[in-house]
Amino acid sequence: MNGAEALVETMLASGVNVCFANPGTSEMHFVAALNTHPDMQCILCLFEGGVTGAADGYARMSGDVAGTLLHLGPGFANGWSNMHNARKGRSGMVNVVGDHAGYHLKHDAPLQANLDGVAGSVSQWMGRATEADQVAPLGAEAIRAARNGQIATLVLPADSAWGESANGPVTAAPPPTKHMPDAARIAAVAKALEEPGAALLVGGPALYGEGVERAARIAARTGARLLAPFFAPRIEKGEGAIKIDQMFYPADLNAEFLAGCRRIVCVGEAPPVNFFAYPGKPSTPEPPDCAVDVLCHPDWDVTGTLNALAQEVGVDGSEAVPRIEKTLPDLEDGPLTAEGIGRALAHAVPTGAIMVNEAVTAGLGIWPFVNSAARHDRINNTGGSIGQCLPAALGAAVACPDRPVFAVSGDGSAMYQVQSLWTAARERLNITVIIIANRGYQILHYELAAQGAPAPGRNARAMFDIEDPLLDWPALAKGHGVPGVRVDTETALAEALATAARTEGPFLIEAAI
Ligand SMILES: Cc1ncc(C[n+]2csc(CCOP(=O)(O)OP(=O)(O)O)c2C)c(N)n1
Repeated sequence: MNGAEALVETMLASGVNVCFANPGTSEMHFVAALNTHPDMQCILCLFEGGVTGAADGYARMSGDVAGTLLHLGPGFANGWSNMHNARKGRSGMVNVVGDHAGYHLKHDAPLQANLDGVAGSVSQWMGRATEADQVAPLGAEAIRAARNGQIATLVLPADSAWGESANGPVTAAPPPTKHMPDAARIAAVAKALEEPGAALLVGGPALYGEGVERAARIAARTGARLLAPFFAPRIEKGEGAIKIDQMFYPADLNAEFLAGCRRIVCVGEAPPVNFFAYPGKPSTPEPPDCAVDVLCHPDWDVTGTLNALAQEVGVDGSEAVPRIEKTLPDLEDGPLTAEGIGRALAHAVPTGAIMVNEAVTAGLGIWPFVNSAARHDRINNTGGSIGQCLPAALGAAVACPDRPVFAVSGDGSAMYQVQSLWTAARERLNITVIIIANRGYQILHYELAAQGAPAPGRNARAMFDIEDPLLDWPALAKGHGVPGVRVDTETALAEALATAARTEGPFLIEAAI
């Protein structure tokens, strides 16, 4: 068995059986090993940002990790942006990145770059297998780290891949036990949550499933307000989901939203921070006299902390927790607006759907309607690096093949990773892509004003507007093998969503607003 085969068998033995990939020559032995192990599902993305964004979406919806296959420093760098988003969302992934054979490195061949530098700048675990024997044990370590929510990168030099390995497959150990806050802290926080103006800000696994149920009961028992971050990696919405006060993007709105808070206790979430600094404004949105306590860091034992806190405050299951009631708005006639997209989408979302959100400015109009539609999971861009939506939708659809996925993206963001459409078509993934065609980087108009700059002139408009030439989304979709239509009224959008639901595989709707 060579190093590459030992690695593939290590992945399979450890339960990692999906690999989003974009390979090159230095990975050919790994490709050959994948080829002889059909249990591994290999999915080609036509750009590395698709590979890493898909691995992120897969982690968020499967609760497990996927592998990625990347080509040396340049391939890794192309995937960096969506690894950054994954890191902020605490999604683990197992990156296998090829490198030149050790003896080749001294020649500085064309594809050689500072791979360790670029990989080290985003990876929380890194290993380099300088010999074939190291590949399987390091691969197992990488999987263990990824399952701990880390970006784990194994550099696989070509000669380690083709060299004979004495170490056969290694099964990855379970992730390490997570840290718990001590009992005295939990007891103190339990008391503090009962004080007026207390809020519990939760993140990670406390935003869905058992975690959010537990958090809601703690809030109900103590009277604390339950808060969620705006950039929630995965959060439940729709009928029956826990009502939770989700923060906003604009700093001013968040400051208003948190007015009256005297103490914010964070569990599984970092203290709130404004997305950007603005001249003369504070960096954080809470009132000046508000204490912020981190009870449980995001990489600690969030579930265990919630359980302990629930016990401490006397949660017994009898608490009345506020839940979202289903309300569907009437559709309105006339030209399409962000609100109109929200109304049409609210009618179209089936129970159990997955909504991937990169609607940027239009989100403010869309989501309030969809929030009270059928029950679904929402995935958000966590690191602010745009171009996450389409790849994450790929990963979510691979993780949950029986659940319809909706990718709701601004046109500017979608252009970053447009070739993800091809992978959706090739894999016949059930994704409805809604492109919000406002023909520009609308948020940057808002940000220019928020920074106190004068109104946009020729140069600012040249950098914000994408209307000359107009992007033709149905044509772009067709070129990637995806059927699509353009709509500019609410009723036409509702019809297009019905068509998408009847269509097998992906379908794209350009929603012109
Ligand atoms: C990698 C990266 N480059 C640039 C930006 C800056 N940026 C933020 S939003 C945005 C445009 C988003 O456009 P679109 O998706 O059409 O949404 P809209 O603002 O029009 O609602 C840009 C360029 C960013 N956040 N990330």
